[in-house]
Amino acid sequence: GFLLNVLNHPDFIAGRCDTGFIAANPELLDISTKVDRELKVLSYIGNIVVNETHGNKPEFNVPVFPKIKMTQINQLSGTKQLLDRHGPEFVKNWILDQKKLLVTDTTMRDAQQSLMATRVRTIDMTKIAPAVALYEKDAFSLEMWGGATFDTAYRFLKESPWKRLDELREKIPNILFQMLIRGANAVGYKNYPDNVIREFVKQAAKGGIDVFRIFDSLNWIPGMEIALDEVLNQGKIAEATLCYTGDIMDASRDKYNLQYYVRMAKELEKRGTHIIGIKDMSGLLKPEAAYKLVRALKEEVGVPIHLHTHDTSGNGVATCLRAADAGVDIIDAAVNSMSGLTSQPALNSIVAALEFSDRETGIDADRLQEISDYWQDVRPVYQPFESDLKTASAEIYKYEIPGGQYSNLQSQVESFGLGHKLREVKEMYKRVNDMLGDIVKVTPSSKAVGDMAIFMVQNDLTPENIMEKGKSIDFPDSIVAFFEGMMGQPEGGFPKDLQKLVLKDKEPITKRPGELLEPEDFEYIRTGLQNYFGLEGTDREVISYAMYPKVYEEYQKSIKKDGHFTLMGSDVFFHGLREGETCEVKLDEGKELVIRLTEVRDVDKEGFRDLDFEVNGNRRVVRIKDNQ
Ligand code: 3PY
Ligand code: ZN
Repeated sequence: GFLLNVLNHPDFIAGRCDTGFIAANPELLDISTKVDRELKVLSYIGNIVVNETHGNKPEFNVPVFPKIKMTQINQLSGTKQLLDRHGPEFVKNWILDQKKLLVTDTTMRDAQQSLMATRVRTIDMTKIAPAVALYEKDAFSLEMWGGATFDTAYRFLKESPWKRLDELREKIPNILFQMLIRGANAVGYKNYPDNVIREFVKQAAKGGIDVFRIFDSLNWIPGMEIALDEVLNQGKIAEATLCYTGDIMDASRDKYNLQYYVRMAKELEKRGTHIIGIKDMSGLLKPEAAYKLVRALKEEVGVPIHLHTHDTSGNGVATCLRAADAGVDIIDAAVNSMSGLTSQPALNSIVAALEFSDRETGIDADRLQEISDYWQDVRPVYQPFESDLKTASAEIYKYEIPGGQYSNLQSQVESFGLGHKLREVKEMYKRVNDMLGDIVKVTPSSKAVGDMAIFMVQNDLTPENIMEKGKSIDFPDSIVAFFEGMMGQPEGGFPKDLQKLVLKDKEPITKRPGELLEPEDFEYIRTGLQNYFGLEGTDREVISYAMYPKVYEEYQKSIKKDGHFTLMGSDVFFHGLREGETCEVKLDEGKELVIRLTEVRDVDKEGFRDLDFEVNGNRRVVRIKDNQ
């Protein structure tokens, strides 16, 4: 049904809020306590069986994970202890002193974001977490938060991203936790007011994030300024980042040349970053270019260099190894079963390649294999979210499409009924980039380019005819926002003619959007959450609502209505049950249901099906509407 944002409800805005409000507006918040948890679980499973899988559930292996005692884990002392005891400057110097190649394992964030549309649930992470703590004790950090994980947790998984942070920290007390933050867009897709950025960084730091990789989607440093400043305030590790685009080996493309990146790195160093990140979101950094770039940065700046790339071209491992030759301090990789294609290069392979060399990582390859084996068994459950990409692609060097967007493009193009025009859309992506003056493309600027490319193909627009044909056309919101300056300022400025065409009479801004946005009123949100959702109104709840009001509200409603299924196995959560199959579903620690789906009955005259279940030995029948 239609979701009304309670804080925008006219009565709330007018201040007419008392406890009678909920009673008078039950549709806003249906706290139905009559239906018991058991029935909610059966209805949830039943609905998947009847309306999604139709009972076709593949056979899955039960993922095996090493059993490790927490007493063993709690004795470990790693990079986390270095930061907590000695602070970020100390860690910075410690990194520079290491001879070995340090690694960041991205399996739980970028790898699953790039391969499985960010659908991996916390329960699948926490099972392997103790093994990660022990077997990856020599890793620099784990990237396990930020990017798209924040909103997808609420939106699709109906779980709290904050709880993931808490649970992983409990099981992995020894390794630095790292997140990706999109500068002034935080973990969202638009610019937020400065006080939202500061509050979000503060809560993330409090919640256990130690390293903040901060980028701006146009490499516009003012867009990174507030987040960077707040990370420094919080005493955490700032990793301000250069987004890599173009090809520094190609002398004919001189907009983003070596000097450009060195200049940007020096500026970020001056602003106090502890580490410089190289963010190669599209996998464009060729091995020799990596060597050249890292060498130049190591010579020109004094802070450690951390390389992040994607394996879209299949050259990712080569890029990491050449960067290692050039003295890169840290590289990102994902365990092999979660690596490759649009994900990160293969961690196990890199670890093995460097054994007995002077950049040996110190990670035990056999132990690391056990972690990769675990994810290999988990991965098939998420198959519905994977793309059809099967092989590496060299065309990515031409199209410059970021990993997640590249694997998602097929289905996005199909949703516009343009499935047969995928190649044309990719070609147009490149032409749009040229039209915009060659910009950095990463969330959200990459979305603006993608939306515009699809829009142009859909409307038979070309760079040649757009100035004429585009006069009377309304362009996609994202491209309007780009030209308005709401994503920041691109290197070299906007192409003026096109800007005028897209904006019509609107005036673009040249300042930081955050300077112009009204500060968010956190106390107003807190009161609203208390009054209308019966929530405590914690700082985490408030900042989550501030960034994603609709998504957060829908999440709260879903929890109130259906309860949470965070302890349900992912095979059941996504695929329900087969006829005759039995599963165990944990409701809370200690409360377990043994559920068997006995039979799915034929659809009746009203379009419902009865499903026969057996729950802890008792028969229960649930009636589910068949939406077909
Ligand atoms: C994100 O912004 O989520 C990314 O991973 C961009 O590369
Ligand atoms: Zn990435």
